[in-house]
Amino acid sequence: MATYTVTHEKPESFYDRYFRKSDLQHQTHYCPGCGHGIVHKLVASALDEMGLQDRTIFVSPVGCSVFAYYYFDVGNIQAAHGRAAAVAIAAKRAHPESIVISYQGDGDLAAIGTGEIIHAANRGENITVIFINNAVYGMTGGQMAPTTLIGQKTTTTPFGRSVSNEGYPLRVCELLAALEAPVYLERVALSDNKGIMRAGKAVRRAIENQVRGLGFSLVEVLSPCPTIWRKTPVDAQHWVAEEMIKAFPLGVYRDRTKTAQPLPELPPPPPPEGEPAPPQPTEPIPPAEGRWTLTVAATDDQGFASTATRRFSVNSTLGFLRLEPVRLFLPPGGRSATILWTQVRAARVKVTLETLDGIVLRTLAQRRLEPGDQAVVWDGRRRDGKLAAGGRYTVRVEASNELGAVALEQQLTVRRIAGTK
Ligand SMILES: Cc1ncc(C[n+]2csc(CCOP(=O)(O)OP(=O)(O)O)c2C)c(N)n1
Ligand code: SF4
Ligand SMILES: [Mg+2]
Repeated sequence: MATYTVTHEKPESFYDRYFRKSDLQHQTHYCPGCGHGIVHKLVASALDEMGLQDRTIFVSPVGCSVFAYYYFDVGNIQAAHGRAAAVAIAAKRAHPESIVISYQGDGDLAAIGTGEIIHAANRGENITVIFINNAVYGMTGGQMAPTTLIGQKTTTTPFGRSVSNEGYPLRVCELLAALEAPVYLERVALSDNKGIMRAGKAVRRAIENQVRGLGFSLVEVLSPCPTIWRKTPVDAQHWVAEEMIKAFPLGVYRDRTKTAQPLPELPPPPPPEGEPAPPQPTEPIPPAEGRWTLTVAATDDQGFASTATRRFSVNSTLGFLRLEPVRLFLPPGGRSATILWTQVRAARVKVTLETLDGIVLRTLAQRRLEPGDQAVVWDGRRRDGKLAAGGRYTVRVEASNELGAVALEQQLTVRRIAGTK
């Protein structure tokens, strides 16, 4: 008997159920045949394959993909129109260890955000840009985009785009290839299955370059928008293959991934004018943990001396706190939330689930725990055994030991599936 391998599973980097109205939580908001859904899957699969889910920050744009944060179970930021690349750079510079993906439509990247993308590429910022070129403003009802084809009818070019009035379609890969810094630029098309496979490879490559610290990578995806183009999903795919590719030739416009070296770490910013530079440590910094007393003594111009003393403790007993998932749907087959943290030293630990006002609904653990990775599972039930109501809660982990008490908190969203008790 023939054996089959399942290749179409939902990637882990997607939420199990999407944060939408209860009868829609199994599907996205994209129209049938829309390229956004396909590219989402390619990105999520690449993150799964490279084990990057926990390190990824996804920047959603303004456009039809504005709700990408409903789908990607990663860190998410929603940027103002055109600013996705700028926001991505800020996230990357603040958190160089994270993998930052700027996901943008043609209106977002090539119209209002033209300046941001050119300068991001020109500085060789170590981010990955996924550029969805569907030749229109999809979200706002089909106005002309910078990438609209010559002769293409849109709501703002009802007689078709003309060169004399609206100029030529903007070819982003060719434009950015004129710059020195980008490491990888490729244009792919969701024109058929082969094209989708090629797009998947390009997406993986663009993310891998960032992991390797090589610099700016962009994948332009020619993508169907059946609704605005007023075509069936199949005809829209044919239009990508037959018309869009003519105007936007496919191919690799820059590939320096073999020769490029990892970018050097950026130096810390200089101190504000007039302030001395912070002293550079010459010997190892002693551990800061423990109880401290800070005393400030001053003598004023009259010769009066005064002192102020503050006592405080520095306590890193709890390394970090993570929830899996951060949105819990109850009760989809008995799912539960796991509270995870790393403990640096032994402590008496109390884990509670609280309302946002601090009312304790359930104490999940209260015992002495040794150093190491810790996990406590919450089954979605309150102290009285009933399922918790939908809403937002605080998960609080508090540790007490010889250094004093320290607590970490994170918010958990609970969604109830209608009709369950
Ligand atoms: C500052 C600002 N200007 C204009 C808009 C209106 N607007 C929302 S989406 C959009 C265009 C989106 O087109 P595109 O980036 O191509 O995304 P698509 O929907 O086609 O995927 C515009 C102009 C806005 N939200 N904010
Ligand atoms: S309008 Fe176009 S881009 Fe927007 S979801 Fe529908 S098919 Fe996709
Ligand atoms: Mg568009």
